Amino acid sequence: MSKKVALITGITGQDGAYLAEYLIRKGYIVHGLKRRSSLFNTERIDHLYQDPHEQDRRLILHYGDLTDSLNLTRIIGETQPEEIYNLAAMSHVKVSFDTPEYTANADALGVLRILEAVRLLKLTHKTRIYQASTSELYGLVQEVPQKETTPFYPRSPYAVAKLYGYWITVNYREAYGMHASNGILFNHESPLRGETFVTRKVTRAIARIALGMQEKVYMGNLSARRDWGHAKDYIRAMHAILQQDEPSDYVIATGITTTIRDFIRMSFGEIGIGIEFRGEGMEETARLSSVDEARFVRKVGDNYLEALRKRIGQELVGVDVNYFRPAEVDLLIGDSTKARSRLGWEPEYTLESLIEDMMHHDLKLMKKDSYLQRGGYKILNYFE
Ligand code: NAP
Ligand code: F7E
Repeated sequence: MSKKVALITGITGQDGAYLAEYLIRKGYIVHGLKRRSSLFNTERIDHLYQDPHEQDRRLILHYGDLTDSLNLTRIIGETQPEEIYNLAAMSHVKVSFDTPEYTANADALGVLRILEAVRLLKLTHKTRIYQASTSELYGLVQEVPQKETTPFYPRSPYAVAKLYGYWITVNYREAYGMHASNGILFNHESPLRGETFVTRKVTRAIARIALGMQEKVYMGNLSARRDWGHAKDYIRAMHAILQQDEPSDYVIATGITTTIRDFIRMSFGEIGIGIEFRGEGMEETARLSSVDEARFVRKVGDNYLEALRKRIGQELVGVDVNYFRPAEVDLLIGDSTKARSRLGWEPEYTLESLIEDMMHHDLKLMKKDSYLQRGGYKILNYFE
């Protein structure tokens, strides 16, 4: 039997990397669209890379961009995929306020370009399409929890662009009978998460604080609530959506919501550090209140304990207005009953095991990365 062919846009991103690995394990030939960059940008998929001279390659990368129709049409024509996963996007909500036109071009029109390429190439009945839609569509939520029928109310240029992507996918399905589906995924994180999203910013900063490499971390809105899952669980849902006889749209979520404040508390707690929040608004801080020494030594190492003991009572978390957004999404919590009953999808990770995975990874990373140890700021753009 010939191998199935998939094309993943955004293969160098968090989800693209996990999905590529998952599909290769399932026997697919995976083509990936990657942007040209002045530095290597394939770190997340380097372990899957195969030299172009190898026989029987399972991962093949193509230069491309969602803003370039001709290039998308050529690549889809050359690769003739059975499945396209459109994961590429300018995916940072805060940055979308700074680059709204580019965000619309890539995240809204980019979806149209892919659908239209499939139609023009007469692949409508061969190629199934997954569109990476998002819980950000619910924005100012009209219902709690949010499900497939909940009205949308986007609150950022990112979410407005994704709204177009959602509806153009539905429209091509209805107009041309395409197998095109939206996965409305709630936040999902992992050790591969981009460094400027809140969870990864927190786990990296806590690892650095524990190792004595950083004093304190500054955050934005601590009261926002998110429904966080593990990216490894969520890419299984993407694949399952394209294996259904009929295309449809699915919410993928854990059904549990947590504040940023509690995520921070849990992440410190995972390595034995107790913190206490005090104050309100811009004056809110968290101080080091206790250390579970046995846990800290087991998770971090005894070399770092003495220095941490001396910091009891000091501030580890502060608030900085620059991390707030012009319009916020306060509360997200998803109801994924449809996915659970039709796809048989269930998450394997809990929030606790997600945090454990991320903290373990970032401690290891910080211990070995001498650039970061010297105080290097590979990390954060100030306003994200
Ligand atoms: P990510 O880590 O930011 O990855 C985005 C990918 O898109 C990267 O490979 C990036 O390339 C690529 N890209 C950006 N602009 C592009 C363009 N103009 N042309 C071609 N490629 C472009 O995002 P993610 O977390 O994996 O998310 C995957 C998708 O799901 C995105 O569409 C995101 O909006 C959506 N989504 C994510 C979540 C979540 O919680 N993670 C939830 C719902 C929906 P570079 O590596 O070169 O930057
Ligand atoms: O923010 C608050 C921030 O940037 C989460 C993308 O994958 O998920 C992601 O979008 C919350 C917001 O993700 C900081 O205000 C506080 O309320 O991690 P985030 P996001 O905006 O939810 C959705 C589903 C997507 O589709 C997107 O592509 O955390 N927050 N303090 C902060 N956020 C950041 N980044 N940095 C802070 O210091």
